[in-house]
Amino acid sequence: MKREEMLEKVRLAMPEKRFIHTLGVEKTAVELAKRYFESEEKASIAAILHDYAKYYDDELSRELIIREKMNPEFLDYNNAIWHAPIGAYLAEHEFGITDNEILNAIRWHTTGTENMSTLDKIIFLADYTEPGRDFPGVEEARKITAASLDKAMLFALSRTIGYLASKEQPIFPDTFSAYNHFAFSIKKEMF
Ligand code: DGI
Ligand code: FE
Ligand code: FE
Repeated sequence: MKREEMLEKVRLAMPEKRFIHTLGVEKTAVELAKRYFESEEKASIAAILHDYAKYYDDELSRELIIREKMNPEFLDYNNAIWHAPIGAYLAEHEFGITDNEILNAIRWHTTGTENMSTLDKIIFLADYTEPGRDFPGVEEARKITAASLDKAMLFALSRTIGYLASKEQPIFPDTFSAYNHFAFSIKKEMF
């Protein structure tokens, strides 16, 4: 499928605001791919599709997670995280994407996971820092992202965990695994 065709299908699946966010993520992801020597084409495709499943029906999502033998733990946590694994599934089955690097970047864009590739980090951080994002700390997040993907992952994950914990929300285990991975790797750099 060509980029334009993909964008049109994505646009029809979401409100305009979310589509504008998607374009922002694509722009940022392609810039980061250039900066960190990753495939710009893969970054573009993963970004365009990353939130495709954001408005997918909860019941259908639940059924797909079970039927397609995705990690059933997703079901125990906030439905806000389901669109990531469902998005990876739909990218494959509705858009014909077979590249596992692209599918994984979509799958882990919300929670993060233990062993993230450069493309995974790029999509996660493009989602966090795209030009439409406006939260306290986003400017700092952008600066750190331009300097080090790993440091930016640690920054973003620690804030997300802090935010969820402040609301006493459950936190998906992979978010902690990712956090620990970057916390350890950055500590090792310091000592
Ligand atoms: O889809 P977006 O709004 O662009 O961004 P996202 O996919 O990162 O956001 C999904 C929301 O999920 C985000 O506001 C935080 C929330 N969330 C709920 N439970 C968890 C979680 N995020 C993480 N990382 N881990 C969780 O367990
Ligand atoms: Fe998302
Ligand atoms: Fe997003």
